[in-house]
Amino acid sequence: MRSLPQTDIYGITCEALSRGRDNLTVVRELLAAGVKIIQYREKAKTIKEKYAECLAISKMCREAGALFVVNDDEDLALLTGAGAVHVGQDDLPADAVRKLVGPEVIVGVSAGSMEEARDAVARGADYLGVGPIYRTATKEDAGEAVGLALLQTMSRTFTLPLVAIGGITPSNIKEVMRLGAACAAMISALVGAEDIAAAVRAARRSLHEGGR
Ligand code: 3NM
Repeated sequence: MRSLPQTDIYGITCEALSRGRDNLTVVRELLAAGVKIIQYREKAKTIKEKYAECLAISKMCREAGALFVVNDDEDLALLTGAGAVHVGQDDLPADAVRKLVGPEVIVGVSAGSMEEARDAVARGADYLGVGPIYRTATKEDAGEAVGLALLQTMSRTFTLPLVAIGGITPSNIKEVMRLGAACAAMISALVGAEDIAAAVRAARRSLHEGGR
């Protein structure tokens, strides 16, 4: 079945923000902490390096029962046995990606407006990445925060899963999930944490505590 695992946290790599740890070390810690979706997102490496890392991370995810997602690159996703590929607005549209990856691989698309979301849904996206929810310094061209209102509107309009992204931390994750996200994607709050397992625990603690 081509569907996202039912889970709360969607972890994304970024070696530059990982406090000197390499991507494999960070992914190992995320998986050990029980994160069930890992996206490989790495802008500053050669394709050869990315291929080697994705092969290793794909294996680690398979062993941990986690979904492995490759950002931007269908070839890399197919070559490394990823379960999903995630594309942005400047990448190939979801219907073209589907032709390349076949019927089994999950296709996720970033959408920062209702128009982009409708287009991605019409082209057969399996889930939408919605953001940036809050201001973020992690992605230079992420644009202004679209806020929680868009997430809420999308969750009332579409039935497919919404992955919220952009500026999400253990302090605001509960609000994001309450407004309709299927799960919350985080980069800096996880890979940039001194103690990655503690950051995952903190996010889960805030999701499960009462109030708000
Ligand atoms: N995509 P952090 S925001 C990769 O809005 C990415 O589509 C975004 O990083 C979008 O969790 C973003 O550190 C960066 O804010 C998210």
